Amino acid sequence: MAAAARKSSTKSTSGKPERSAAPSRQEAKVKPEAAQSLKTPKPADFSKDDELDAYRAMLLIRRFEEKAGQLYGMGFIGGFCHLYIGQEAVVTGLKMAMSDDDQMITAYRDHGHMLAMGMNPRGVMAELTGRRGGYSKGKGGSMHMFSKEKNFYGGHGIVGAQVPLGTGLAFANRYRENKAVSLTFFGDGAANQGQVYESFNMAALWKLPVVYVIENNRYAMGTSVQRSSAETDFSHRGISFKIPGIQVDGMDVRAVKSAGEMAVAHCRTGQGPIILEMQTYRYRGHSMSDPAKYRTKEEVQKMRSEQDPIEQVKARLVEKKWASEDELKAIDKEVRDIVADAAEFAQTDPEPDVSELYTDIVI
Ligand SMILES: Cc1ncc(C[n+]2csc(CCOP(=O)(O)OP(=O)(O)O)c2C)c(N)n1
Ligand SMILES: [Mg+2]
Repeated sequence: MAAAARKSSTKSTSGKPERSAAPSRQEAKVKPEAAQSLKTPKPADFSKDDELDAYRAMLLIRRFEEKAGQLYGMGFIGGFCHLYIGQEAVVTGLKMAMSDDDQMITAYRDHGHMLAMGMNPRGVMAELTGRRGGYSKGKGGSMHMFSKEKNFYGGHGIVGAQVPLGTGLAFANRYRENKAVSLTFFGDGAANQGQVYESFNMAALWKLPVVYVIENNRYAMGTSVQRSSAETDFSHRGISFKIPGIQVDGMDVRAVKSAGEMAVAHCRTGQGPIILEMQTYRYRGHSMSDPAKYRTKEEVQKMRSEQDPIEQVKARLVEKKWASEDELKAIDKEVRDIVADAAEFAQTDPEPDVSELYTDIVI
């Protein structure tokens, strides 16, 4: 694949995107399968510190989301609220593979992504409750938060809309020759949107540094992948654009990290876009208003008991005697304190002033 990618790259000496020459006869004959020659790497070897870092990071997301669910139930959070519980290993492992200059953009199931990118839990929770100290001054809510400082570009409510935007980030990176990579996340449902394929075409044509992370959590609202998708192997979705893809165990943070490292290196070395299909699962309903009647309780329970991303790390830490149960409880306490502080702030911070109704908006 690497050789094929180099061969088909544009002849620009500046490295800036430019119109591609027509493909040579040889390139035109490349079989679609050639785009699938990458192999899923083995899960990364984690040191004690890696395991503890991953444990802490995933636990922060889990406890934050549990608290958001409670606050929603108590009426402190209005509107939509999509929880990420179950999928924590995806964003955590990828963040471990990213450099500080790399960017992230995702859909509306975004609280975990923001926390992983180092955004302040107080600012995220206060945005959920619509308060002044929220990342969008309380006017964006769960689906619309951004932090240019932390390279997080949202938070998007329109299914698939972040994919052209994330591809645009990659275009800018290539134009600026800054070596940064755009990690553009979307769901299995979003993968059926037309704009995704328009983006794939441009990204492949101009060899843009974008990792397309498809979080396949098996459902789009109440519709299973089997009922909505003609091709359920999402790593193959780039074949007609010669974008390579791999399937990754998205419940194992070590597998996610090694796939992420490989994908980021692929982009950074000028080989163009790559797809990572993260096979994962959401434990909660699509949003807070979903009773999830389209699947059995047993299905959810099986994933929780056999593949939970946090329990996997915990079991390894205990088995290798890298942490005692007491030490793990102390980490849980630390994390709970951070979340409790964020929740307290989110309930006591004032609501935006009425004058804010007319700021930051286009009328
Ligand atoms: C263009 C558009 N169509 C439909 C919707 C309604 N909608 C919101 S989420 C969703 C399902 C998306 O599922 P998926 O991409 O798998 O992401 P997940 O919710 O599983 O994270 C739909 C259809 C929308 N927000 N935007
Ligand atoms: Mg989905």
